Amino acid sequence: MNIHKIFGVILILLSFISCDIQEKHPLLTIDIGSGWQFSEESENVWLPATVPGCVHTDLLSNGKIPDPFYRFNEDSIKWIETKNWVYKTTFDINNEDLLIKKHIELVFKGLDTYAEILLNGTKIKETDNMFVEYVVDCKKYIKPKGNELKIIFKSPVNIGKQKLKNHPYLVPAINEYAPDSLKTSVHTRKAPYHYGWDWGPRLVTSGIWRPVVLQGWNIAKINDVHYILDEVDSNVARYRAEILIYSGKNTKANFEILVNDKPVREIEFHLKKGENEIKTYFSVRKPKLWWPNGLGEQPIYKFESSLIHYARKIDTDVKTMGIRNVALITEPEGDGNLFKFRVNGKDVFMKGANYIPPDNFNTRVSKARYDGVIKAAKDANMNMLRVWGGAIYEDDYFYDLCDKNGILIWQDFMFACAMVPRHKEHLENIKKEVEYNVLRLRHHPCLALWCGNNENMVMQGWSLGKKFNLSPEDSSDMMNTYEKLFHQTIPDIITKYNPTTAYWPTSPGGGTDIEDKQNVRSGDVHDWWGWFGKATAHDLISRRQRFISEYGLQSFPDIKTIQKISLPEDLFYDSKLFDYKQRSLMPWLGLDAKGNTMNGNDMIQEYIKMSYSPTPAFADMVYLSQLSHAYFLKDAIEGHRSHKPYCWGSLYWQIDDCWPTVSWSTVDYDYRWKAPHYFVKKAYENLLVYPHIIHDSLKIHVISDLPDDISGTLHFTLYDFDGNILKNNASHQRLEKNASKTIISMPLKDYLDNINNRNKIYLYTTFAHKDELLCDNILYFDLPKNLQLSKPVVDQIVSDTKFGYQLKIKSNTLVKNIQLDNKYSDGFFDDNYFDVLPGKVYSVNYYTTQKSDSAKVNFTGTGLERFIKTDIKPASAGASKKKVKK
Ligand code: BMA
Repeated sequence: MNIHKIFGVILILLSFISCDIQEKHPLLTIDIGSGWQFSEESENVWLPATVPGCVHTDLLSNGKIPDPFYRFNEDSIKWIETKNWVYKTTFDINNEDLLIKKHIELVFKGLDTYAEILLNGTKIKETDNMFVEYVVDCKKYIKPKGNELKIIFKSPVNIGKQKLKNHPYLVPAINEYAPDSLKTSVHTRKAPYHYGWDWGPRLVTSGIWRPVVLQGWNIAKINDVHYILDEVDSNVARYRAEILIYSGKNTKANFEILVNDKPVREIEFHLKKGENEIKTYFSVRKPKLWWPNGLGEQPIYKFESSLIHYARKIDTDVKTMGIRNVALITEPEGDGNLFKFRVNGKDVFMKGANYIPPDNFNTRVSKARYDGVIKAAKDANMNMLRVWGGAIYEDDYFYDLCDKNGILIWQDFMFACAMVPRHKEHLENIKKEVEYNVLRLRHHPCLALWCGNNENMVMQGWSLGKKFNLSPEDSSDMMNTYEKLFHQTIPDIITKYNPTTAYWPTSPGGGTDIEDKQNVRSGDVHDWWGWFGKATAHDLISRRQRFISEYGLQSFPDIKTIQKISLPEDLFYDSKLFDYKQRSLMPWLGLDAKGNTMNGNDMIQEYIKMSYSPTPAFADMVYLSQLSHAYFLKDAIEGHRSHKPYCWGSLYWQIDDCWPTVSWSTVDYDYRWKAPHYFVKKAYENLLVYPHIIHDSLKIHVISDLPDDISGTLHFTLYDFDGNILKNNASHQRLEKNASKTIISMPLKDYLDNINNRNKIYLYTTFAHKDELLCDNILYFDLPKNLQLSKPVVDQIVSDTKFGYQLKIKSNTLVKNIQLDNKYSDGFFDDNYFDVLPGKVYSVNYYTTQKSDSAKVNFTGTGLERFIKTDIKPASAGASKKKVKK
């Protein structure tokens, strides 16, 4: 008998004894996060690795590859995806309590993707899905000292190629950067966007992307507790708890539930060896309801459930919860079916955006980065983000943040713009992934909707065309696979595990039946008539739609973000670098002047030209690209909101970026707000006054998302650019809660009767309650490029604050879309790109950690008249006074 066998026998004996002695820690876990090294499989050259992490970030931190996002570097590191990578570590178990546990398991919370796991030389598991957790019983291989854990990651691209070869037909996929015959992403359950998307690089990662822990337990463990809200009113919330327990033996046990540390239920029951499902009921008195951002608070409750065995707690499950009901209403109405979310019995207009991971390397997204993107959503008055199906099921921390901040989540399953391979193993793999993620995320109050996929159904239309040239038999096989997965397997899992959350098979979609194709009268739409179809936002809103879950326009990121990835020679819109970073290609538009395929950068110029006079200066072009993006979103959002109660949601594409690039994002990779984010913030305020011109009529709507009726006065005043009042009207109004009201509707020519120069006037509209301004908005009567702007004299007062500076700005004449900046510090303006109306004082906070004398005296601000020098006028009394530099 060798030493290992002797040790094994001792462990077995100890574990028998351990069941009946008092344990200090019934369920023990240790993190296997240190001492990792990695090597390319054939090289055997070991370098330190970070876990969780991925091969790209490990190569980068060891100085083996350049910054993947700098200039053209992405190309030089493509080789990584074709290699196999090995990660290994050794660990001791210094905790005797753990060693004597009856069950010892390694828990891999996320492996990317095809991995062989070896513990002390024995293969204990093979994996093939990035989106699930693997729990591996390892009791018989573990030893007290010197355990070697090795994980071999096979190239996802090479394995994908084998799978592709074994599939009877080409499975259509649009966005992956590879020739159609080599598109392997659909064969691998891994973030599709890692293979390249129309806003992101192709950097196909491998690695241990979520933590690895070793856990030991004896009698039984809680696998999950599902709390289902059966009924709620102001006195009581009644819950059903469905508890999943895995038991190592037949035994008696108790189960206790605490809400905010107060016991609400204790039951006794018999556990059988294996899986157990137990149900019990409890209630929470005087519940405080959880509301989406803008409609109330987000009280978070702690629900704590413990499994008790002979008076000892042997496992505890803690969840943070919010008490709320969310329903998707799709009943027939008018010419189609509604698509509307109802929260706690109230219909809520969804205001938000589509979300993509804020980095191509998921493990690099720190808590601070998650905080940043959710803050940007909350600050912009959003109440919903769509976790889009081409990326990942996000980190628990992300959903916790959305819970705390009232951001509802539309959760896609990870399928986008592609069809699904037919093989049984593949579909079984998906089933496990869906079950795992539904169980993991179902308790979050932020979870509003499960959606089967992004644009797969639209994709089907493409694939039947010439692109993938499938035979009728293969097409129908592909559709059967689709139907089985999205209309049977996934909804069945949701009915079983999360019946209180709605399921929508595909976005865009007309309904829950496969025959319900995208249709503007029912369901959600992706309105890409703008951008890909070159339509303006006014075109978009000329037709009413129920819920617009995607639409958008592109712009360049902030110049400071650009500088980090470029050289001065790259700074023109169709430079080699920007053609490289731009991933939205538009071959159907033909070739540009240089003979290159038209792309998003050309389209940006097209949109600029619609409203502005193009400029050769790069920084000015960036500014104009952001303004055209900003007005596009403003106009679309305002129009969508004015279509309430026909329309109940507007989610633009896309809030963030996964690398520094030119894209549809409103917050760039460095989280600098582009002009559109400021505009979105204002357009999503609960109360919106919306002056606009449609069919030669002047209309003014006031749109309220407020939960109560209010009264107030609509003022609409016509000014010239020097601030002279040409007309002034007011109308007292009572506004119904949660409604859109047309207050003014008149022929434009009647309103502008006697006014000669439509390019020198603006209409300033406000809605006020007594003296309190509740919202305001400005309407122009000509395109920005035609406006007769004049040289402004701008007074600026800068004062110190705890967080940076405060600017007070006043101009004698209109400054159209002032762009505030500070060359001596990096920071954040809480408002920017707004119109400085003559005579009005604007107060803007600037947040910076880089305060200095130079920063304080070097604020600049120019608008569309940026080529005109501003007169410097002596500042008035008060704090330190500066002029806006022109
Ligand atoms: C949508 C998305 C993405 C894409 C975006 C821009 O339809 O679902 O696949 O990146 O459009 O093209």
